[in-house]
Amino acid sequence: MSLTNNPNVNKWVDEMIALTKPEKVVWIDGSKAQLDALTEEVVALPDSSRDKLYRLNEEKLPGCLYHRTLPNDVARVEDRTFICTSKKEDAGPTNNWSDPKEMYAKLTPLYDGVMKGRTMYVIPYSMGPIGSPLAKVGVEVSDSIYVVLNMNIMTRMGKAAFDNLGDTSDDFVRGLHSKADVDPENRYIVHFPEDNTIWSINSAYGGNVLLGKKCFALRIASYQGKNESWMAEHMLILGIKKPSGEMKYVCAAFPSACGKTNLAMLIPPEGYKAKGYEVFTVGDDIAWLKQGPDGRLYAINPENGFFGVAPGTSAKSNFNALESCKKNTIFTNVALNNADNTVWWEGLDKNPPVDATEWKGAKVNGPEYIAEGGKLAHPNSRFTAPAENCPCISPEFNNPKGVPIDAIVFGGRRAKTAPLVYQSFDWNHGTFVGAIMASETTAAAAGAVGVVRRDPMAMLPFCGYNMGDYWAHWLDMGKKLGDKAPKIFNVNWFRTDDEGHFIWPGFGDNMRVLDWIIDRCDGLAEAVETPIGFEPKPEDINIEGLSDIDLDVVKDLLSVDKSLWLEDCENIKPFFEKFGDRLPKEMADQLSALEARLA
Ligand code: OXD
Ligand code: MN
Repeated sequence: MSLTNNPNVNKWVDEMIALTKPEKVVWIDGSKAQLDALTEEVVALPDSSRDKLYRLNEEKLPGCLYHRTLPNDVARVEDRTFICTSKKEDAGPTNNWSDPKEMYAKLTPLYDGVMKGRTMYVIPYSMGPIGSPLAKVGVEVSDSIYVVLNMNIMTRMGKAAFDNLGDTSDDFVRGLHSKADVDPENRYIVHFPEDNTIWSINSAYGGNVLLGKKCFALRIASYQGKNESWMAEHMLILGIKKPSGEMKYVCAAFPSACGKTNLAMLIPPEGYKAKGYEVFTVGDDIAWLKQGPDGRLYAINPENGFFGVAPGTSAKSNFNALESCKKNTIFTNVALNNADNTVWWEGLDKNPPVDATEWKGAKVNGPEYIAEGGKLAHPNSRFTAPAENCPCISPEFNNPKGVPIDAIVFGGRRAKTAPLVYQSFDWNHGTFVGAIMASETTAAAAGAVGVVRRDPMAMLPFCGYNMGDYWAHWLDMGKKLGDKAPKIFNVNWFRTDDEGHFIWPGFGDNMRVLDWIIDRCDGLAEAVETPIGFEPKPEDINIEGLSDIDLDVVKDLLSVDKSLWLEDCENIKPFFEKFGDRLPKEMADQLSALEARLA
């Protein structure tokens, strides 16, 4: 029975039923009774079922579930992710493109009858607090209970989302997912921005199937934002409470695996705590930003939970994330400690379980397995944890108006080039600073080390349209915001010494850099002008209580090697050239101006 009178929703769901031919259709109302029954059903499946979820230790991890995906299906698949716009140039040079008609024709046979003998779950959800003017509705149909249970954590899921849509609106994102046979050869994650539609097939991994997240909240939403004058960004949102009680809000964009979740949940160093500073998390991955009635830029986190990478998460690296996943959390591809039916991953602590099940499902002796070079948890294993579990969740998390943003911070992983922090000269220059963002590959990933991958605004895999037009949209937003625009900064926690060791301690000590940033926003800190932007005076970075860092080290961290920067400019040029006449003139001018200042 449909949960809505909205004819647009009902017509589309009917079409999806006619296409996929499920045995049964279940509309997800979001009630506890319904979710409990689905959980019961999925944990009762035999061990041999790839859909199986397991309950974990009810005392230590109440309400938590465990799941393993197929070894061929453990991460986002960028080479199988498509943006299908009528014109190829509208997808741009950084996206895989296919003609929408051709793509529908290719995928329709794959979906034809794919749910025969299965149940279709119709999942209404809101990205953003229900009732927020910044929120948007999606409907995902899927043949996976795992998807339903994860969407329940990651979004505001259930009937209330339809109340928000109303009885006539057509403004909802249509998401069709089928795990099909989880066949990597026929795996597709396809976006039709002009139709508000996402089709995902042959995967059961979160990033490919929780369609509210990367697919909607970034790829489709970035396209909507351009047309509707708002922004969807791959950014965390955090609030800093100053000793006076005043709140400052910061958005930050870093490429995947640069510590966004850690920064979002930062615990300030003792000296800051003693003075009365506090940090609150609004979001750890995605921000939707829109100009508010007072002219400032406001942000909401469209998500309702954290889909975080487990390995490396410990009480020391991210206490708040670890606390967040102690109840009502779904763990995917981590290892099991069979002694007490709990979970484990590399970096959690120094005691891998002796009686372990590794992420592919084999029973192993943990310490021996690791000694032989094995990994108990997959490096991209995940926790799906409700935001409300987070000890430092912002009291404004559900505020429908969002929070006013004071600063936007970009960053990447650069061994030598980028200094610890610098501020852009103005919004346009800040847009350029975001556009030239890059990260160097680490030894943790396959391939050469130290190769620069350009990742503008950390949106390379997530921008749903031509990135040249995306920069133009940034420039337009700056014009609209005028002197109310947030200040734009760039940080780099990853400078290394000659032996390749990180110089800056990172983690909670990043507060010291945020401190300068918010002081700049308030006009309380000085700066020195350099060819790349405004930098702090070294003595203005508070290093009190840091044993390994003295003023000379700070000077070093802030140094700008002009020849390295000129080299970087040579790397940026061919990247910018790819965009042809879609590259805003301002961006080309910014590059020439930077070169001139460096020369
Ligand atoms: C993520 C990513 O999963 O950015 O958040 O890859
Ligand atoms: Mn992300």
